[in-house]
Amino acid sequence: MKNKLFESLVIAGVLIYSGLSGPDSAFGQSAMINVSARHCTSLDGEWQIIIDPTGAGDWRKVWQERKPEKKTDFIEYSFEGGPALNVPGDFNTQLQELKYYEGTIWYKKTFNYIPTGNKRLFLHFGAVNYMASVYLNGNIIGSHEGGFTPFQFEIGNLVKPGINTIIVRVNNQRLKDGVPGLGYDWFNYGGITRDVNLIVSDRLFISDYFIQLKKHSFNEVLGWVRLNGNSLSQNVRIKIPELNLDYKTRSDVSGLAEIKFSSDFKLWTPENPKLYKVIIQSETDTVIDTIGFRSIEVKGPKILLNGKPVFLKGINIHEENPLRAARAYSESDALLLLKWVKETGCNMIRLAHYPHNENMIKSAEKLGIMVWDEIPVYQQIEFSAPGVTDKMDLMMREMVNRDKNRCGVIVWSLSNETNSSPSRDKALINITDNCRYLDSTRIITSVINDEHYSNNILNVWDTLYRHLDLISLNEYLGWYVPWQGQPGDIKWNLAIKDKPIVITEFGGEALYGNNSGPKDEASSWSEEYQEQIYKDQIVMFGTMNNLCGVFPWLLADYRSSGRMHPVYQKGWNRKGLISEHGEKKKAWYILKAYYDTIKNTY
Ligand code: GCB
Repeated sequence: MKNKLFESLVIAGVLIYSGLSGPDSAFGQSAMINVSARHCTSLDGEWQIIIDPTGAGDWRKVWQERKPEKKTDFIEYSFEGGPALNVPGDFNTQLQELKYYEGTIWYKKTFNYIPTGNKRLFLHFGAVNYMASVYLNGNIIGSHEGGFTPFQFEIGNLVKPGINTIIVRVNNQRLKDGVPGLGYDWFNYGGITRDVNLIVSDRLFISDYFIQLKKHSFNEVLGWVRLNGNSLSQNVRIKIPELNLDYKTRSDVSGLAEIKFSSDFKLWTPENPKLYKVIIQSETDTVIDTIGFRSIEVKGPKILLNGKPVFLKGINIHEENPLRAARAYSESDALLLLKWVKETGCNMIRLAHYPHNENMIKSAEKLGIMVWDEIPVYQQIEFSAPGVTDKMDLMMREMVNRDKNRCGVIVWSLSNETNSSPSRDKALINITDNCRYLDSTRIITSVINDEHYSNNILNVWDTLYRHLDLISLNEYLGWYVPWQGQPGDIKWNLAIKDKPIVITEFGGEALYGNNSGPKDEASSWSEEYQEQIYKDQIVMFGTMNNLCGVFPWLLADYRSSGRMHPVYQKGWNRKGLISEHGEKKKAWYILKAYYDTIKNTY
């Protein structure tokens, strides 16, 4: 978020937490959570657009929507008569001319506002990739940077009775100082990619809450509820009808109510993903959520779920519906991917490499799939460029804020494949500490791929490891890195020996249906070559100490413009176990059989 947003939030009167000590003050000016449980009016649907490849809309001030006044006037832009796009949705796949577009699109939507008395009004965006500047009735109300997290503006004092106009300048250009930076191996879908809502609340409302089990406990909830408005001291209740629980407390003058209660919870597990209806009440507001309770921790070299060792049968996914070859945004998109995840025998997904739509996380949780949530601090990000560490930090806060009540989320991942340097180490150690301060109940990690062979020994060391709960390694043995010796003879030499390890990526490319060519050559792009990688990897996994989970790269083929082989790739990364048409490759069956042999006993 830029300073502009900060200023606009102050103008618009959104609560700015004022250095309060307390668990939530560090979340900053965050968007409302659990939006679907609020009084929403959806602004989804068709938005009119102007495509602006040269940036002319900025100096022409498109947001003013000027109209000719005199006979001699003309205006060289107009939303009327132009194309429209669906929101939510990426713009690249909705108009042929936008297929590879990286630039500005102006979006416009009108809504009829009927004053509702003494209420507050918020304009909430689920996500816009990558930069959004938002105008209401011709005036800027703020901007947001970052393509995968929600943001909002309070607009009650800015709307007028009758028709109001929202214009959003959306720009998905890659930035050297962006997060992610210039290069990344996924498709840069731009647009208003998630839901837009108007949310009405009472003057004083429940803006936020954290309701999860206390670290190391199976029955004690330790959290807080945050109220927003005036006269903040109110009675606050948490009710869980199924458990006959009715906990009463009171918020302090700052609006913060600490909560602490115990109950005999049926704990959430992948096999029994029990969720409870939880009613959060103040004197003036009620929010209903569906929350599960489970304990997750690292003990020595093990990951414990509800106190028992768990093996993470993981898989990576991108936020893309391969069948539509477009950014996934709907619940049915999420369910398509999750159905494949379940069929594969997985109990966990790694949401690569950025926070996915909330509906993905909620659906996974319901289905008993644990979730790895990650921010897009990726490979070549410029840690030393001005502003980058602040952006990372804010994205981490926005992710944690949105997903902190989802028991399915067990890992906060703060980066993927960055190389050690003084600026990188400082930035990642910092963000790790900040994340732990916000939420110490989950496992915090960063994904590393800096392994060095010496004969058949893989040496692994990174300054970061001491700061992480979990050692997360990407390795492409058999693909980018040839095996040296037999897979069963590889020795992993980790400088840190008492922490759990997960392999967060491995795999190789194959075109579904390509069963020709020499089976021992990577450049055959054959299913058999990919299948052999999986067989070899599984042999190696069997020899690794402290291995607590594996995440193949990845569930389904996905679009990535840098994958340019004209026969086998055609703009698709082919490391999927499932093709873009939903067909299972040979390696899928190998993974499935492997996962079927691993039994968790909690
Ligand atoms: C990686 C990255 C992932 C890539 C993958 C690949 O190491 O973490 O984002 O897409 O390799 O396919 O090369």
